[in-house]
Amino acid sequence: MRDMAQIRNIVILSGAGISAESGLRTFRADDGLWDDHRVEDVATPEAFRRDPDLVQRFYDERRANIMAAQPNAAHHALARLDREWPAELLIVTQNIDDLHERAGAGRVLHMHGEGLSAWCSACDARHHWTGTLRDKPPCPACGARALRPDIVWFGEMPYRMDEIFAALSRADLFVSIGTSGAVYPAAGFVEQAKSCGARTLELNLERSQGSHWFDETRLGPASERVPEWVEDALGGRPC
Ligand code: BV8
Repeated sequence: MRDMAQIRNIVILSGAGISAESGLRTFRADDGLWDDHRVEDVATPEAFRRDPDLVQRFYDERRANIMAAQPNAAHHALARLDREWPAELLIVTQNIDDLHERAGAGRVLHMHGEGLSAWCSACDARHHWTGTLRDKPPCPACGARALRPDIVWFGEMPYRMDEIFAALSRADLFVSIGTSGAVYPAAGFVEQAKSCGARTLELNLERSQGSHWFDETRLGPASERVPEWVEDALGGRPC
């Protein structure tokens, strides 16, 4: 167990599990999103070409759910860590919700895009978006009716990968929270961090597909495990 004195740079990877207790459905659980929607029908560029109305309806509903949700104790604990951690910290989230930011965290990177953002495929502008896209509203910048959800779909390259790999190469501690480790390249980050000498910790409801890569796994709901861990980290206790 490396004591905190040796830990300077931290990279945190969060997944749908951290927002589950805020009422946002995860993907692979029994009542997960992928239960009523086939990934290839709603979260691929091919699906959008084939049936844009179905895809827009799927994300319009998710956008409304995001706005109705509130950050939980896990988001608030990470926001506190972000405020008080003196060295490098990066929260890389696979989530398209804005609950990390609404809890007050600043050092957040959305590698799979943002639900409250619309991307114009005519002029490449991005717009903060709280309404619907299904009704094909004009792009506020160029007027074209070519807005799509600003989301990284399967088969598309995740955002800001170079920044993520740079932070992983400098990390002393890699913490994975609420993710099943089923989707790449995110699921490969623990291996990357470990190969750069980082200590690795998993906080999850159940063991993930990548659990064997972690030095330690703490099981339980994020709203309990994350505040405990942040208390440890800021209290200088081994973590
Ligand atoms: C790409 C946005 C290439 C959309 C998402 C290598 C091997 C195999 C396959 C691949 C590979 N490399 C690439 C692939 C293909 C693919 C992939 O990984 N497929 C999988 C399914 C096998 N990857 C891609 O397509 C990626 N792109 O590779 O591009 C490329 C290269 C060059 C140039 C161009 C392109 C893009 C992947 C991103 C897709 N978009 N999201 C949307 O949100 O609608 S992925 C989406 O699913 C999420 O963002 C997230 O990443 C993933 C869901 O996973 P989790 O967040 O972990 O959620 P899940 O429900 O699975 O698990 C929840 C966990 O929480 C559980 O463990 C549960 O126990 C826990 N939990 C539940 N409640 C709680 C809790 N924990 C704590 N507390 C609780 N209360």
